[in-house]
Amino acid sequence: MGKATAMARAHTNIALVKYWGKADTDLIIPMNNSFSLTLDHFYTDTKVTFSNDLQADEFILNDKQQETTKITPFMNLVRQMANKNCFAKIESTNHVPTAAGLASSASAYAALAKAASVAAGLNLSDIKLSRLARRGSGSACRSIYGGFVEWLKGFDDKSSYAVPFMDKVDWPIQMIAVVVNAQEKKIGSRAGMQTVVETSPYYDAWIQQTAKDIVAIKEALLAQDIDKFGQIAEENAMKMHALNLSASPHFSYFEPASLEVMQKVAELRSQGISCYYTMDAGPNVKIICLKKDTPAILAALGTMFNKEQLLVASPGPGVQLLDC
Ligand code: 2P0
Repeated sequence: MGKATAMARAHTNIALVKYWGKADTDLIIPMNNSFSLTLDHFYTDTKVTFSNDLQADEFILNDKQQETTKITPFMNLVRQMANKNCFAKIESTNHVPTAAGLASSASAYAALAKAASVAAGLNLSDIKLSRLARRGSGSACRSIYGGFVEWLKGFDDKSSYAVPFMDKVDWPIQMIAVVVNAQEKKIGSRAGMQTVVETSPYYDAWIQQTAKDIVAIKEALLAQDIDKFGQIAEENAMKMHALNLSASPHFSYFEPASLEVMQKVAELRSQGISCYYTMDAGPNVKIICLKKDTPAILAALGTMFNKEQLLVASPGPGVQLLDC
């Protein structure tokens, strides 16, 4: 048996055209394609060591022992693929500022897919790795790649995976994450998105709209048109949140401070600064802008938030193996 240990780093990603709803909740097959940007500053490092001495999987996150109820079914997939029957120790460190409250399941499962598959002796293609990461958390399939990425929804396990759209980003785009609240979200994305699929009368319209948004945002990206790009991303996010308001029972991730940031962004825009917002399954707001405008935006937000609440990120790389 070769070296049964491997370590990988994966960066988180933010969707500009969102994934919101599953066609298959077990296999995590989405209802629509999504389009994201992988970020440089927020990432997870994960080391996996298979050992015959273990009686069960062990999971340590940021030096604290965790439950394995979610990770063991994922590791079972890896064991099945590699025809392996021993347990593993999984040691993970989240390099997302502690107060960030940003989603980490994307970087977590992308790093785990890479580290676990290599430690198990598998040499998966990017597509197979993306499919495996998807089984842990949908958005994780996009974190296999750097830069701009599209998750092709497909229709079954084999056909649902992400592909790179623009790996090396030669455009000074940035994202400012405004951490308005670092606490755990009240409605998890998994439950929230399925409530929407099952009850929103607008869900069909969302499916049609996202298909158009993906085509349009790619055009805006290739033209390096920040205003068109930002407008599509912002409106797509608001449509996703409108679905939540139209569900039964209805719910919302907006907090008063989220709305204040959105208003501030609109105000800056009216002053001629090209900035746009997006929001995911939580109250934090991410501002899309060009690097040259970041200082002015930070200065405007600096009167509302402290420095630790304003995190600036640029395009980041795909998953990579680390020495261990
Ligand atoms: C996205 N989000 O496209 C969307 C937009 C949040 C809002 O993917 O159930 O953790 O594990 O597949 O990927 C967050 O949900 O959900 C998410 P599961 P995931 O980024």
